[in-house]
Amino acid sequence: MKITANNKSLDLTQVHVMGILNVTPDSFSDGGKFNTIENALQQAEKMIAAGVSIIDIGGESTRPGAPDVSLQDELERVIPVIKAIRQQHDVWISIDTSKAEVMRQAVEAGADLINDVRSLREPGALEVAAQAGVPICLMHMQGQPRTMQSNPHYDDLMQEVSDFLQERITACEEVGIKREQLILDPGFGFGKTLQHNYQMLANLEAFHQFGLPVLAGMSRKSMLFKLLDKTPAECVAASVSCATIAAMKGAQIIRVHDFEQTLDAVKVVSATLNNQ
Ligand code: 7PM
Repeated sequence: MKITANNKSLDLTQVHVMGILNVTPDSFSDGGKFNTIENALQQAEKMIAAGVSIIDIGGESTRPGAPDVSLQDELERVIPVIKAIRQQHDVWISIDTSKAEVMRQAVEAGADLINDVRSLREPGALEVAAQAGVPICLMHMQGQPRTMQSNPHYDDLMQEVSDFLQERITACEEVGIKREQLILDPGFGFGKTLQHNYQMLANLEAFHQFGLPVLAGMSRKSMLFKLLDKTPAECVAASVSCATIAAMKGAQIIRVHDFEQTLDAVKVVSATLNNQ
């Protein structure tokens, strides 16, 4: 199993770490006005040196309750960062966006992967993604970021998440996106209670039913800080535990903040899985 884009290829018979690079103003001490590109490039270089396979660049905060970001703001945040990294490194660059125009300009600027928490349901996104020709991560979300955590409900969680992913795979295939270009993500924390999140983690293997790569993102999320009654930043060990469990259950890509610690854990998992 592998994904390919822009003359590069990622072997998904191995587990890979995707490092989160936020370029939202709240992620910088200066409010995002100055040194944003330089800061982002430095963070990217730390990730590359450590062995991260994919850098996920996001300019829209999908935090529950966060305000919508305008197209212009999102473009101004992410495009210069993509260009700066691409100019100097051949690492996989992922664009975390739901907006078709951001996808289009990001891929033009050198992004290799579209990571969309709304699974190409925004206007024009399916068409732009098909035209771009890069791999796409389809993620399950119940509701919309602003309200999704108010009262998540499922009659059958695993079935409903799987049905949604199947529906989005079909939607992609209908616009000519090749199935082999798709990555699936059950969307931890996106319209899920604590119990829903652990039920998905406990049954993560089920998402291999599609024969497509699985991405898991649990890093510093509420399923950890609510369970432990800690702040997100105090959840590094818990995040690495989730990454370890997901990797043991065959997830091919783990999306994290704490890339150095997660890379160590992933190496331990790989050594274990390679010696059965
Ligand atoms: C605040 C709260 C800011 C939560 C950002 C978040 C995922 C993702 C995000 C995921 C994929 C975070 C989330 N989560 N993309 N983007 N899968 N594919 O914790 O789980 O980073 S945003």
